[in-house]
Amino acid sequence: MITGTLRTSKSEEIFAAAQQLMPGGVSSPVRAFKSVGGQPIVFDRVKGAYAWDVDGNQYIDYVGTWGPAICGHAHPDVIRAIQEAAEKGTSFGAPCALENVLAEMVIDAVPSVEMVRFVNSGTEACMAVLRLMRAFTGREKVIKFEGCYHGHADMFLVKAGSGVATLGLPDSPGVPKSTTASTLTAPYNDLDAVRQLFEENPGEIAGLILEPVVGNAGFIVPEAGFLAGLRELTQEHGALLVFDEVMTGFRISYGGAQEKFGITPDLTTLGKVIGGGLPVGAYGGRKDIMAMVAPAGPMYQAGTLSGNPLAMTAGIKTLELLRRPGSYEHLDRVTSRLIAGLLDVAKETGHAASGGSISGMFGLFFAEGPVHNYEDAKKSDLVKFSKFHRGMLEQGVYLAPSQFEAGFTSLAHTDEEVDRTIEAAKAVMSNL
Ligand code: KE4
Repeated sequence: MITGTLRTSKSEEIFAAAQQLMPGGVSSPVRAFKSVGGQPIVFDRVKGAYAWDVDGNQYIDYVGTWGPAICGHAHPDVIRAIQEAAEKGTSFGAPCALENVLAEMVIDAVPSVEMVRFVNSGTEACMAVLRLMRAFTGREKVIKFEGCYHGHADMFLVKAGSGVATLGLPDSPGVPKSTTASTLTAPYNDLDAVRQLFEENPGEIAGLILEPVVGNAGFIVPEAGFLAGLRELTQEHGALLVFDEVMTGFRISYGGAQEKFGITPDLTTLGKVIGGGLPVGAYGGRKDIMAMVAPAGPMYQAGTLSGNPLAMTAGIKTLELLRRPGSYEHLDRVTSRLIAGLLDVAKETGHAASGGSISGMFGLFFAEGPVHNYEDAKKSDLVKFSKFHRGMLEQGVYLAPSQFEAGFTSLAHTDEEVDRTIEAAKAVMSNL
């Protein structure tokens, strides 16, 4: 592995200035490379499967702006559609037919969604869905799972994943104890722990929210029977089951994890892909529950830019590209080849590693055995991951800058990128 050859002087200059202007020099913590160390890379432009930094270095990008770039960055059809839509104005603050179009596409695709509300981020979608769970059931307590991340709203910052896990923030300061007192947590893949919470809080639990495939503690899949068990437990106790598909929605299949695993929740949150790279989130589900949302019902939630024509257009075009025959077969093929190659290289070079992929989402841990939950993930070799991340960067491969994130491929990733990535991993892991 060639170390230190990456010219990053412009990144260093811009990031140094950024740190005087914005906390940590970033608009979102995980971008600061805190958990992997070293100089964060300042991007200049992205296209397809690639990113270029301000020093002119090229990278194969496996972050894809954390999921939205599933058709490849700056897809010409998406860019052209945004340009045309922008000519008619970027936001109306009034009903727009494009909201109907994207709403119909989401309702047609996602089994649980009979009615949908657009917002501007996954965080907003999860905040709103939590309020809706409580409004519909009249109950206050909610179960979440250790390592799952549902955005940065106060009530979710309890043993959360993603940037919270990365920065080791047990419970962020500024979050009132009273707010998180109603948030109960259980280990992922542990049905008995959930059963016990229901038994200890009879008639008090509004529902349960989870990532049906975890991407924010690293990549962790539900064990057989786990999702079905949660569906049964929530029905048994009159509680709602909510799938946070902000990351998995339209990524692990066109109908998300609920289609992939055949388990239909009561409510679903979405984001990322449905905005095609512009700010869009959404929550939706059973009509009888969504009927509570203002102005149809009493549960208040609002947003200046919600459903704006520009973001709707980017989402519509992205889903149109995704629903073309062969999209998910492509994502399955290239991503499973990638993770198989990385695991083979780890084995050949004597590093214990586990990992997997589902369609365009994958993850790798430097761990002896499979990772079933957040505790397992935290026991993986984080130092080795950091060295691997830096080495891959030197080789022109941009992986998520934290072990507690998932990786993403796109329709623009081909065998060429996968082969080059496996070659790079061989060079790096041989010197770890
Ligand atoms: P946003 O508010 O970042 O749009 O969505 C929050 C969210 C909710 N639910 C899930 C399952 C999510 O993965 C996310 C956001 N994901 C992170 C990546 N792990 C966003 C990246 C970041 O925070 O910068």
